[in-house]
Amino acid sequence: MGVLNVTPDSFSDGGPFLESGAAIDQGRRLVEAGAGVIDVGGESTRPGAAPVTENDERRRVIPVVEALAAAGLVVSIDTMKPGVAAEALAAGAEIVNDVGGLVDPAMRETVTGAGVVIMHMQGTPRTMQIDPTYADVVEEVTGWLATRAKQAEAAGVRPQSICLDPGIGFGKTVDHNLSLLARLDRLVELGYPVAIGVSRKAFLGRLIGVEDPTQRDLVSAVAAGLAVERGAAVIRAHDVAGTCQAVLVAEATLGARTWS
Ligand code: HH2
Repeated sequence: MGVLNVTPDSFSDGGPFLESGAAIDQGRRLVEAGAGVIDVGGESTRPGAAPVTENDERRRVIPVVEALAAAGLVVSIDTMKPGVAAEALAAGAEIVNDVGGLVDPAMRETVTGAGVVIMHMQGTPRTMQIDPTYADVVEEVTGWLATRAKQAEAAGVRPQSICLDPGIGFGKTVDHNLSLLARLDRLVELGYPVAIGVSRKAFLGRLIGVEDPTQRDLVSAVAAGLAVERGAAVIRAHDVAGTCQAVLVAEATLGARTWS
């Protein structure tokens, strides 16, 4: 899943794709680099980010979704707003990626015919990194996602259309993120495909002492390969080419691909 942020303030790629034409070109480049899905977002969810109005978010994402879907690409819409999700689906998006975890009943009703990524977040983007606290992060996040998945199914979402994401960096310390990755098997055991977004995130920067998010692509690819090795089915990434190489090596060394 290639990241396409149509925002002025995303933490690693805010700005260059705010204009629709530039965003559409970038979407095409991500697919050429190997992405199977383009995840279009119009509101940054970086820690401390200010919310965007529904109208502004629509104006940013809908023309991009429409153009990419019309070109035959698989588009997911990264939004917490049911109104934006509905319009994006009407414009040709096939998947709704809700970092709010489908907690909003209106969102559950909106996505019944679509693919969904249900992501865990503690708090809101504005407050989530102030003092994230868990008794047992792995059990709490896994249990929360299992409940959200059942709630989505009860609302009419098809079980085979659901993907779960532990929300790396969303209300989590470095150690919380590492625990979730170390015990990804717990989430995989639930039986839904698991999505992981580690790309360029701050916890990787803290591990290697690199401030600039765009200089974290190598470690992001390493973490993506390890997540695949632990059962992740979807990787959300900015550097799609490098990530595809890492995933290919992970799959090959698992025996999931053969060469001769
Ligand atoms: N991470 C971000 C945004 N959306 N969706 C899912 N399912 N999983 C993630 O880990 C995830 C996500 C944050 O990254 P990015 O889009 O690059 O930044 P920003 O929120 O600043 O636009």
